[in-house]
Amino acid sequence: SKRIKTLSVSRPIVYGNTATKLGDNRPPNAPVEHTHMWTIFVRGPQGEDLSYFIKRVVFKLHDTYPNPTRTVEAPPFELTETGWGEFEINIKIHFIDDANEKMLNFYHHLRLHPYYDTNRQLIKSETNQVETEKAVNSEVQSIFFDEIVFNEPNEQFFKILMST
Ligand code: SLL
Repeated sequence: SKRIKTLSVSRPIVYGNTATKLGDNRPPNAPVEHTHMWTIFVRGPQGEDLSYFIKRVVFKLHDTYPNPTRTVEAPPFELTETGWGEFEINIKIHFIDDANEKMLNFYHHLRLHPYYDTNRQLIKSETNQVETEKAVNSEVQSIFFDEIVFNEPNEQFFKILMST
């Protein structure tokens, strides 16, 4: 019987956010109630430029932001903002026209606060104030390693995917 050959090509991606507390280094236009600066991004695992197959990335922020739909048309596919709260960011990855692929649509929970162990933090604050301070002031990261799987890509897109 005839075997159906299926081909799929996967490409690793990394997405997520970093965040730091705003100290005295506030951006001049940051509203007073904003406590953090954060960056949301989509990139390759080694910071590779993925624009050979990604056309644009749309980040939909919480409605408390002005113009909450932020479109990034060129690499790096990232967005830096200030704010006060955590929320779900909707990420839409649009692929190049040659791909003829549906966009990828998913959510990332913007993380501003470290989820450290409460007990450990208590012990630390009793014994080592400096270390606690350092942990609290350090950059928070919420980063996911994943892969995009293209099932039966068309010939042209297959060539493009294989070229890099
Ligand atoms: C919360 N459910 O209550 C969440 C909403 C909204 C965050 C967080 C600033 C927007 C702006 C901002 O950080 N919004 O004023 O530019 O925690």
